[in-house]
Amino acid sequence: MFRDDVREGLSQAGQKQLPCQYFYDDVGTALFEAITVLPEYGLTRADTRLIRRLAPELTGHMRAPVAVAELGSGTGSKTRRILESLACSGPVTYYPIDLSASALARCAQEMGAFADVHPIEESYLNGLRQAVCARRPGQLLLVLFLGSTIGNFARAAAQDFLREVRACLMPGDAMLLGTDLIKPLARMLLAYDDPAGVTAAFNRNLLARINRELDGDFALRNFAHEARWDQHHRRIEMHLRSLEAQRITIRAAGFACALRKDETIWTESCHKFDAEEIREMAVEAGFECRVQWLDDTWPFAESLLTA
Ligand code: AVI
Repeated sequence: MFRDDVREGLSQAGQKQLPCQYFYDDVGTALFEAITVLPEYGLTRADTRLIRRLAPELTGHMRAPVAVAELGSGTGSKTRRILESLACSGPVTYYPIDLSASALARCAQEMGAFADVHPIEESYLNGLRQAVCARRPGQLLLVLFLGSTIGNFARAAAQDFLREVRACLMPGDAMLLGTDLIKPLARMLLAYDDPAGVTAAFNRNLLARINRELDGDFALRNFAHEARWDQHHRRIEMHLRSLEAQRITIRAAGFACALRKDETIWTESCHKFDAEEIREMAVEAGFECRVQWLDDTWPFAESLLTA
């Protein structure tokens, strides 16, 4: 729950943290959409380019009939190509899984022309378990986890997550996994600290959300957005640096905390991978990596993992 997670994250004796899942209220979702079209953030365009390229090939890897379950579907805009292509070989059932009821409603409206859509308003794994129970006998299941969202998990948690997805699947089922790859440092840093300040606004909106929803008193101008590369963990970390010593009160959480000058609140980790590492993680989780599609313009991988 937002209030409890905020209280827990900000009362740490060491590094203060806020979970990145709370970025996505209506304002945060709009700011993220703006990030995806920034020239410095090539990740979403690479994901979309690869999906366009691989969609016609998918039918060669999965025989019909197919059910598609998408983890964190949003409005499903990227998935349209995949559904269209699979629909050429037979009827497709689509289970978009998301916590946003409004995104799911739009998704059902827009994807209804290509598949039989059954929205599931749930967390990733609970939603997947529901889709697994609902699939019809003889239908193969294709799980989509696109956009390198897996990069926002700690590496060990990402490995556990893949194992849990695999445990839900039967032989012949598959997972299409999108992952952002390691690239030159300056390029990665710019993607998370763009000159227009959109990512900074996205990061600070987390504090604004605490003010709005939990009656907090964060002064946003007292925090600087920071993106750093951690070479050991191979991840970009986003932080909010306190520009002065300050005390914050969050009334609805019944909680106050002090921040030292230059102390940071760690808000997100964006892990980067190399293509071989993805194949190894897949094997470790009980999958086989059947094909990998790579983008040359913005190093990114789409991996088809079969159960
Ligand atoms: C959603 N996720 C894959 C994005 C990323 O790149 O890790 C979130 C993001 N954070 C800042 N910019 C984009």
